[in-house]
Amino acid sequence: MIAYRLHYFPESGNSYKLALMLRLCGQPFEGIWTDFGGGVTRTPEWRRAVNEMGEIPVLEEDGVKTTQTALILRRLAARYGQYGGSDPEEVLRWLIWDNQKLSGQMATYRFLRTYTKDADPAVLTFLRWRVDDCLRIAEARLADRAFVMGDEPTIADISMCAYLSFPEDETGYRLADSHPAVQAWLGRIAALPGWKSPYDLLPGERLPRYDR
Ligand SMILES: N[C@@H](CCC(=O)N[C@@H](CS)C(=O)NCC(=O)O)C(=O)O
Repeated sequence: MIAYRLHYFPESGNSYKLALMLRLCGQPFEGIWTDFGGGVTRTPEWRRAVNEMGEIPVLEEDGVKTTQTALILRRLAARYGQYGGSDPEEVLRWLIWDNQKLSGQMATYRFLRTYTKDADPAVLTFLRWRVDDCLRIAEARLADRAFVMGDEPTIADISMCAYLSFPEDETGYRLADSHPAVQAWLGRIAALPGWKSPYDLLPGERLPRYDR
């Protein structure tokens, strides 16, 4: 059995992707809470010792550090024969879109909106417009499918659901009203055996909030 150690901070949707995948595959992991708010990932020491890219999450597999959730999700899916889907290239297409667009922009919007003291309103407006478009795309994709790839959940769902799984007072979106197909899909993901919410899987000291 591989010993997993996940370097994370609780608000990190990217960390949640890996925590949820491990959990759904029945794999225990040790969480390494990381002082992201204190700036540790920006220090040369951390970058030298943990991740030269300065990013959370980092997953250690028997002591070997690996990064980039899309890559890791694909590896875990192959290793455990779960959530890989029947068309790996199409799954990868959605993983790339999620990294660059849905997660990438939602993460930045939520961080500015909820965890940044003096966020520029013009930047917030721009990012919200970008997230709105991503959600429109997700809503259309899920209007007539149970999951992103069809009837079965895959790592594309695990990746795309992450930042939408946080409370609405953090994301600023009441999806049940604005994007009902996305909300219904999140409900189907939450019904998967073993599912847990982000803060149940990723406990620990939280970032200070600046609610608007
Ligand atoms: N593509 C990366 C994204 C990781 C990422 O952006 N992590 C955030 C925290 S959730 C981070 O460390 N950001 C630091 C920064 O952008 O400087 C992945 O999927 O692992």
